[in-house]
This record gives sequence, C-alpha cells and structure tokens, in this order.
Amino acid sequence: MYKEGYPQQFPKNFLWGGATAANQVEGAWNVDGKGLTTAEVVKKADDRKKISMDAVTKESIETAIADPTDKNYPKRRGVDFYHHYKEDIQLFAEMGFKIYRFSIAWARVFPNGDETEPNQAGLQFYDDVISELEQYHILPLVTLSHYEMPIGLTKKQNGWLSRDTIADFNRFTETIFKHFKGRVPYYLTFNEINTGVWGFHETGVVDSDQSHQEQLQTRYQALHHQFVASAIATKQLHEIDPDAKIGSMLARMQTYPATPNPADVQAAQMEDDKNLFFTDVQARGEYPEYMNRYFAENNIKLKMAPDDQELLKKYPVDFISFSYYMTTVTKANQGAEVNGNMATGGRNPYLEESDWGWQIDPVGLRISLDEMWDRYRKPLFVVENGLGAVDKFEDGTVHDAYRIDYLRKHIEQMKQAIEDGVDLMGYTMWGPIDLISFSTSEMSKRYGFIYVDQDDDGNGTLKRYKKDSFNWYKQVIASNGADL
Ligand code: BGP
Repeated sequence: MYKEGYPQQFPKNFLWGGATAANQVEGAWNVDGKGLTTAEVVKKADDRKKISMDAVTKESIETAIADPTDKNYPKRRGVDFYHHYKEDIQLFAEMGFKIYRFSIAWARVFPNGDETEPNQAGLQFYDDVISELEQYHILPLVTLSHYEMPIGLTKKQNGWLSRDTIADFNRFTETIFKHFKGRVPYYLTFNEINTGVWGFHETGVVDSDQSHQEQLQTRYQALHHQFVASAIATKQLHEIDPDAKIGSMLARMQTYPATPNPADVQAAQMEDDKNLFFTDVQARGEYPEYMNRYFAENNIKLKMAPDDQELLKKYPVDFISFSYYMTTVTKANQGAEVNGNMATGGRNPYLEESDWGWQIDPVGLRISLDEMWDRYRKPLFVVENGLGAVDKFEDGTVHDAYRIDYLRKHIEQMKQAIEDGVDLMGYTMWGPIDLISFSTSEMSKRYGFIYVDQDDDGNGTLKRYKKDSFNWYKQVIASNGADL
C-alpha cells in the first residue's frame, strides 16, 4: 500500500509482541479436567540437536497413555505457565508488548474432543489469562489449533483424516468465539498448516506403513478437512464477533534455485508454489491449478463434499500470518515433500546456519513479505521468528548478543518491506520466554528474552531471569522499531 513520505517507519499501531503455544509452555497437562493431547504423547528426541520426531503409532499412544509421568514427555510440563502466567505476563508487559500470541488447548475445553458441553475450568484458565493481559492493555492473538488435538479424537477417528473432526473442531471454535466475544481481536486457525504435509503429528493422524503415494493422499485429505474447518470458523467468527479478524498461518520457507539453470529455477518455483498453496486456498478461496496438476500426476484424489469449494470461496481469511525461520535451496528432480524434517533441503553457501542447521536468511524475510503482499494483497503478520540457541546462564543472566543480532537483522528487513509498500500488521517473535522445543522436545533449545531455570529432564527451580535481549527488545518496542 503506497503511502506518502519516504522512508517509511513502522506504523504507529504496529503490533509488537511474542508468541507461544499451549503445549510448549503451560504444563498442568492433567489438571482441572484437561484431556491428553497428541503433543503429550510425543517423546523427547534421543539425539540432541537432531530434529527427530518419533512416529506416533497406535502402540506408542497406548504406552504414553499408560505413563502417568512427564519424564519422557516434556510437553506435559512445559514451563508451568499455567501457574506462572501472572508473573510471565507482567514480564511481557515490562518489555512493552502490544500483543501476545498464545494458543488455547482444545483438550482443556473439550477434554476428549467430542463432548457437547465445554469444561468450564478450561475456559476459566483462558479467562484469567486474558484478564491479566487486559490489565496491561496487551491484545490477545489466539491460535485455535497449535500442533495438538485431543487424543480421544485421534483414537476414535484418526484425527483430521476423518470428516467428523470438522464438526468437533467447529463446536470448539464456536464455543470460543461466543465465550470470548469482544475480548479477542485476532484469531489464527491452524498453526503452520502446511507442515501437515511433512508429518502426521500436526494432523493428529496415526502413522502407519503407507507407501509414499498413500501418505501424500492421507495428508492432503486431512489438510482438506482443515481447510473446510478453517472456512467454517471464519464464517462463525464473522457472525458471532464481527469486529474480530481471523488469519491463516503458514510455515513460510522460500525455496531458491541452486543454480541459474532454468530447470532449477522452475523446480524452485514449483517448491515455492507448493509452500504457498495453503495460503492460496485460505486467502484466495480456491485450489490453484498447479496443485490440481500435481494431484493428478501423483494420483492424489481428494474427497470433497458438494459445497466445500463454495465454502472455501465464500469465507477466505481476513489476514495472512506466517512463521519465518529459514530458507532452502533446490535443484531439478530433487523435491522432498515427505521428509519429516524441516531442516533438510539444499545448503546455501551464502548463509550461516543455527546449531540445528536452520539457514539464517534475514533478506529472505523481505523477499517473502514482498512476494506474499504482491500475491494476496491482504495484510500480513509475522507471528513467529527467532533463534533457537544453547544459552549460557551465568550471574543470573544470559549474554545473548547472538539472539539480538538475529532479531535485529530480521526486523531491519521487515522495515525494508514496509518501505516496499507491504501492509504489515505486526511481529510476534517466537518464544519470548524459554519453552519446550516443538521439534526436539528439548528445553535447551532456547528462544526467549526470559530464561527459565529448567533442564531437558525437567530439573530446576522454574525461576525466571531476564537475558540481555530483554532490555534490547524493550527499547525496540519503546522506539517503535527505530532503535535497533
Ligand atoms: C514452529 C512452531 C513452534 C515452534 C517453532 C520453533 O515450527 O510453530 O511451535 O516451536 O517452530 O521450532 P522448534 O521448537 O522446533 O525449534
């Protein structure tokens, strides 16, 4: 959106803040009526610094259900935000947060996923969190589904593979929209919806010995059900709480060609389209032609109900959000759609990588913002970005200049994109407080401005400490991005 004046600054109402997810911070996995979720049956990775998400099978679910401890399942303990939320929100307020992105655990509200009445104690917790935010004038940005579902629905109907899950999910979303009407201005439906193509965890589907083609069929079918549920949620929200806005959420990973060979450029473009496919459906309201061709060539046949396409068309999202951590590189004939590993893909010799092999690319953020603004012309929101690192805690703090450097470079590129004309709503960096890593279930992969005293095995006082980056981010927000 061209605005008079150059250079542009961050808009006055720019939404600075941070983002977390229920199963990575809350803990209290089995209290106040909460049901078990898919996240809480995922074991800690054996091999540190490797992204290894064990397959969730029928057997591993039963083993996990039988285990009443959190020893092997760190997402059951998080960082005990459930009992520390007042202190944590006070620290967010001290940094000057305008917005806090968090997710509502479906299984706190509908423990098994298929009840007709919500669990009041579950709703009460989020009432309390939102009241606390209101005290500090911090807006809530609520993710309705962040990498978890009630295990009851996985067992009963294999998660999102079943069309019945749409009605279960939309009973949950309707409950939330009614209950929090007027208090939550922004919602996201599915966190990183596209990662459902990489693994089963995100869709609550049990792994099985399917062929590559069968896996693709299963995953895209489950994702179709999520698209429909997301469109229905949009319809519900617009009817129930017309002032609130709802967005899609993509794990944005730009693919560059490995060489200027047109075959590599074309392959990279196709990979990139396949990443943006999800936003194409959710923002433009239809399956794009290139995916119809891809489905035909890979013998993927989606079952759709007669009015699904009309629903998608009628209820696109209001804004587009995405996470941004890295970019990747590809060559012709080297696609890797089922790899279960976010960090695979080609090496880019121009980029440095994090300790976990994530290729750090601030300029890529500007490229993505510019491209997505051109493609969709809807407001964009960067709802995750950050550096996972092993921090050295000494004298009550962490000197995390590396984190400041990473964030500063990305924020500078957002500013460039704003000058390019992009309508950017805000920035919620990932993990303002240390939390359990999604991909490795480790504690020692830390993102926060706030250090939490807990190790990978759950030992520690859970005390919170400010890192150097805490005061740096405070100054960034206070100066509205001018003082980096
Ligand atoms: C995104 C997820 C988050 C989060 C983040 C960092 O993919 O939405 O839940 O954890 O990545 O990933 P990790 O924790 O694996 O370092």
